[in-house]
Amino acid sequence: MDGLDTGAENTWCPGCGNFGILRAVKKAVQRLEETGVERDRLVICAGIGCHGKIFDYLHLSGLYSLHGRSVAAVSGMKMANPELRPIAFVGDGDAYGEGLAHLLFAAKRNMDVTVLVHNNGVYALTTGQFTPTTARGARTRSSPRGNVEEPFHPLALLLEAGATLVARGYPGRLDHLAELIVQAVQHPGFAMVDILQPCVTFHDTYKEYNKKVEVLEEPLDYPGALVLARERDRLPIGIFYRTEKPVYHRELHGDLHPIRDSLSRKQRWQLVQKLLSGETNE
Ligand SMILES: Cc1ncc(C[n+]2csc(CCOP(=O)(O)OP(=O)(O)O)c2C)c(N)n1
Ligand code: SF4
Ligand SMILES: [Mg+2]
Repeated sequence: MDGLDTGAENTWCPGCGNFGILRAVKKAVQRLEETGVERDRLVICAGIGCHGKIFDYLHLSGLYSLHGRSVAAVSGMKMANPELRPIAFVGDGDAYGEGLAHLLFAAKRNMDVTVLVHNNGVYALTTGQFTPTTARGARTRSSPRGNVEEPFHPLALLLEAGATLVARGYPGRLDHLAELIVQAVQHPGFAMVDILQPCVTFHDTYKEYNKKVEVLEEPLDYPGALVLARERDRLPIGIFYRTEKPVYHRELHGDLHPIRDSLSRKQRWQLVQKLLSGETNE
């Protein structure tokens, strides 16, 4: 017993790739604790979808967000309490569709949060419509004659937006995925792991991924990472690119800790009265 179970009934389909992601997250939390990260510093947030149910299965503090809004929510958590290490669990439809602007701007700002994308190439909870990562030509519930759109290259998109850690993982390589999650949470800045998540009901990719997935030993330089991120025929997993840049909350607020340093209602009212009276500190 790792203390992370909630006892909630699990309603994922048997064999769903989300089970592997859940196991990898639990391993990662334990490894993070061994390196001195206190469990109550880890806060989670999830979007709406099959992926979002992970929120119910993890005994960690957090917020169950709206579809597409969990990156905005974890950004707020970090701004309010810089001591927290927020993790957002998002779906491909959730993050690369409905919530794309939040994702790109969090990466652009180098918001110090971790985003784990359960990328199954479908809107699974709503029974298998095509998403921004569905392959061209794929027949889905909303593209019965084949998807006519080109899919995004999510890693390339995030590299271009300014993410400072960009990685891809696969629950079929559980330990590898757990280690990626550890690295992402420890990274000072915006870290995103796109997780190849087979959906056995609407998009079963186990065979393809088991054949194609290869481990990338070392992160690449920026141009090399962009080229690899655009590959369709190879499926490397690992950290594509990692760099360090100033993080958003420090750039904006320095050492301010809005929760610890917050003023009481009375103090705020006194400040307002002082401002209205024209009184200054000079
Ligand atoms: C604002 C809003 N838009 C649409 C929906 C309907 N909706 C709920 S789950 C879902 C699909 C989620 O797909 P994805 O993010 O890929 O997650 P998955 O189910 O595949 O894990 C949609 C479209 C919603 N709940 N809220
Ligand atoms: S529909 Fe797909 S993603 Fe959802 S629980 Fe079932 S296998 Fe998993
Ligand atoms: Mg999905």
